[in-house]
Amino acid sequence: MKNIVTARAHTNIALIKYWGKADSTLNIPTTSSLSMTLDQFYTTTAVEFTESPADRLILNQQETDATRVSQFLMMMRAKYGQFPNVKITSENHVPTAAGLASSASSFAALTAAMFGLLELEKDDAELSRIARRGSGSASRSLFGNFAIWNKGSDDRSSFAESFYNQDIGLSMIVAEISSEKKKMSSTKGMQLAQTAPTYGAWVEKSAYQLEEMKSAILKKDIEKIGLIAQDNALGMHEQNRRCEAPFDYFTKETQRVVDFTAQCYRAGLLAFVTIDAGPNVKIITDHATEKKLLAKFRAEFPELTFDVAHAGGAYEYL
Ligand code: 2P0
Repeated sequence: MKNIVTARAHTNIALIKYWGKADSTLNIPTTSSLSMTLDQFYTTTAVEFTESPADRLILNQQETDATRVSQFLMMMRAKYGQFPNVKITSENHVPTAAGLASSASSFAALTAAMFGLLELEKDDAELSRIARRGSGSASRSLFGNFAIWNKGSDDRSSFAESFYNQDIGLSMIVAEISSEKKKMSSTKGMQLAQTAPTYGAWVEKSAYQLEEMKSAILKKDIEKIGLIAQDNALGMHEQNRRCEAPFDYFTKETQRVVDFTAQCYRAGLLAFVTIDAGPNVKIITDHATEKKLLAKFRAEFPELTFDVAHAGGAYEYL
């Protein structure tokens, strides 16, 4: 039996979003979602049993509140039988809590590492179901390139799987607008969004957009992918603005980047946006346009940091 197991998982950006829960204990979503795994941003997590009186989390070399990961481990204990307390040592290579979901790569890496430590069978669907319990979007982060999380209707049927495991030439330029911790957690934000009178229509449209997105990916049609992803994301943010206690992840700077992206598209460049639970903007383009677009954005927004990410790989053991 190995004493220490280390796993790495990459973060992912949804092209068709998860934004609402049908069951908030099990993280069963209201929509199926589709994402691209990113090569650039990942979490590396080592796990080992410890004689400490509680589970421990050392995140980026600092002892950190372990409540959320401990709850996750309790869920694993209930499912697979008791095991000793665990020391988790995690390094996050993700600009955290600013709309780039570090919880996705974190819970995917933790799940993979725990499966190794407990010597569980590494069944992809089961890994994904367990990662989902930590954070919904983590269910998708175990797979390389493009993954679909089929919403399902219960614990067994709700898991992600690989959809298309190749780089199709899609690039994401991440405009880092703020690294401050987001003001509204995803969990709370979703709960509120679900009170919007237009929420049901967004959910319905999402099912249709998922099918369109699948065919656009298979055709490697970046323009179509961008147009659908952009509409799906803007629709998600519309629910936040129209719910019973309206809120907005956009800042003025977010809107400026969105407007400039549209200006670039009108000028004939492949450029679309997607935005998650924070102010940062991910600009969707292709490998051929990426450098030109990056130069334009850097000139227009000298105060912002831009990163470029491409499709990345599945989880792995180190
Ligand atoms: C997504 N997001 O599909 C959506 C789009 C953010 C916006 O999944 O409550 O951290 O832990 O299941 O997975 C972020 O939500 O939420 C997310 P929980 P999670 O990527």
